[in-house]
Amino acid sequence: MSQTLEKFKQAIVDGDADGSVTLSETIVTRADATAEQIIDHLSAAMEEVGSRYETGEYFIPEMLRSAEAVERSLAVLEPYLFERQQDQSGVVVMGTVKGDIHNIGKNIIVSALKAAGYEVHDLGVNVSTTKFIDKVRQVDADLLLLSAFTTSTKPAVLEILSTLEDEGLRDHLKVISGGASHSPEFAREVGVDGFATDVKSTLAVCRKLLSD
Ligand code: B12
Repeated sequence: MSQTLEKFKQAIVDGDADGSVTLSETIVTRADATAEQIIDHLSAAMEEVGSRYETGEYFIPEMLRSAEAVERSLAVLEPYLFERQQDQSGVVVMGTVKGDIHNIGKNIIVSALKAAGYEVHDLGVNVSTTKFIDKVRQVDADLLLLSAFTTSTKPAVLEILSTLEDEGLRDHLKVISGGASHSPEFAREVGVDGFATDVKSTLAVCRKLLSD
C-alpha cells in the first residue's frame, strides 16, 4: 500500500486529478491504509506544492490543479476516511475567515466532525464577522471553528473575537482556530480557547472543550 500512497501523493503534486482519483479508488478497494496515513500523504503533497510555490517553481494555476486533484480524490475517499461514529454531540459553526479562500483543510475537518456526530454549520470561505456572529446566535453554537490559512488573516480573527465579546457571546462559546500558517503562538496571541493542526487533534480539542 505504501507505494500506492506515494503514487497518490505524487499525482496530487503533479496536479494529475484523473490519476489521483484512480489511485483513491485503489486505496478504497484495498482498504489497508489508515485514514491518518491517507490524510498525511495528502497533506504532505500540498506541503510540497506550497514549497514549490514559494521557490517560484509553481504558480497559482499549478496550486489550483493540485487543489482540484485533492477535491476530486476526497469525493471518492470521504466515506472511507471518516467512519460514522455519532457519539459526540454539540453544535459547531465553521468557516474560513474573511480575506481567505482556502477550503481543503476546512472541508476535511467539517467531514470529520459530522462523522463524529456533531451538528456542523459550514459557512464556506471568505466569511465576514457578521455572518459568523449571526450563525452562532441563530443555532446557539457551542463551538466556533475558524480556518485561517494566510498570516494576513490575523486581523479578521481578532475582529471576530472582539465582536463576540462585545455582543456577550463569548462566555458560553468556545473558539478554536487552525489551518496552514497557524501556530500555537498565533493562537495564544489572538486568544482563542483551542488550537489544532490535524483531524485527530481537532477532534480531541473539541471533545475536551465541550467537557470542560
Ligand atoms: C492549495 C493552496 C491554494 C489554493 C486553494 C484552493 C482551495 N480550494 O483551497 C489557491 C490557489 C486558491 C491558493 C491561493 C492563495 N494562496 Co495558497 N496555498 C495552497 C496550499 C498549497 C495548500 C493548502 C491545502 O489545501 N493544504 C492541505 C490541507 C489538508 O491542509 P490544511 O489546509 O493545513 O488543513 C489541515 C490543518 O491545517 C487542519 N485545519 C484546517 N483548518 C482548520 C480549522 C480549525 C479550526 C482547526 C482546528 C484545524 C484546521 O486540518 C486540516 C486537515 O489535516 C498552501 C501550502 C500549505 N503548506 O498549506 C498554500 C498557502 C496556504 N497559500 C499561500 C498563499 C500566499 C496564497 C495566496 C495569497 C497566493 C496569491 N499570491 O494569490 C492566495 C490567497 C488567496 C486567498 N485570498 O485566500 C501561502 C500562505 C503563506 C502565509 N503565511 O500567509 C501558503 C502557505 C503557500 C506558501 N508556502 O507560500 N492557495
